[in-house]
Amino acid sequence: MFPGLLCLGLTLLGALQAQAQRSTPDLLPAPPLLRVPLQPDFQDDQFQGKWYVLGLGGNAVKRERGQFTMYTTTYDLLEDQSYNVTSTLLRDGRCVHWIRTFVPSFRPGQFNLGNIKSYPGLQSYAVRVAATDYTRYAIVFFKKTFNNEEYFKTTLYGRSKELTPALKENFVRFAKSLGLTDDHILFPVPIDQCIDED
Ligand code: DBS
Repeated sequence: MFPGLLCLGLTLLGALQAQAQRSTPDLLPAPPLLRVPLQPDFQDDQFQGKWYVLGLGGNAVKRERGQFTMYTTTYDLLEDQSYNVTSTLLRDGRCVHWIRTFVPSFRPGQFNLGNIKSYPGLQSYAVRVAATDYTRYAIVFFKKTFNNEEYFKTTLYGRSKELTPALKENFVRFAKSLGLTDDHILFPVPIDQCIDED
């Protein structure tokens, strides 16, 4: 009778089913990198050193009942202006370090992950320092393509384990400007293990 309509119906049904079967949930779309602010006149030497991760927001980040503990990320400039980047976190009662390289990209304050071929499934990884005063806080934006899915996150860094409410509110405003909602934003709980080293 209406073969066209039937065909359309079956197609839509098929699409819905495919959607339900996908292994990854729907993600909020990632903003284009060019739409994300960039710290003017970025000073790579001043950005070096240890940062505490005081806030975390992202399209795969979920605020959960279990508490998310604070970790640190340390930036060390190499001869070629790349950063050696080391994150230190407490996991299962031990300190875990994970190291990668951020290679300068088009503009100062923007980077790509070095040696991307060594990360299975990772197709792109970009970093942009959105804002920093170098001595107290920084807001950094990360975007990656992993198994054809686009993930993004933003971190609030502090030079100490605490920041003023105003700086935290500013971070929440920034995260929301990227399309994130409160359930995609968390504030890691300060700890003393691992992250006080060096
Ligand atoms: O390093 C990242 C850049 C990153 O971990 C994510 C996004 C951009 C991210 O979404 N991560 C989540 C999923 O892998 C996570 O749960 O950590």
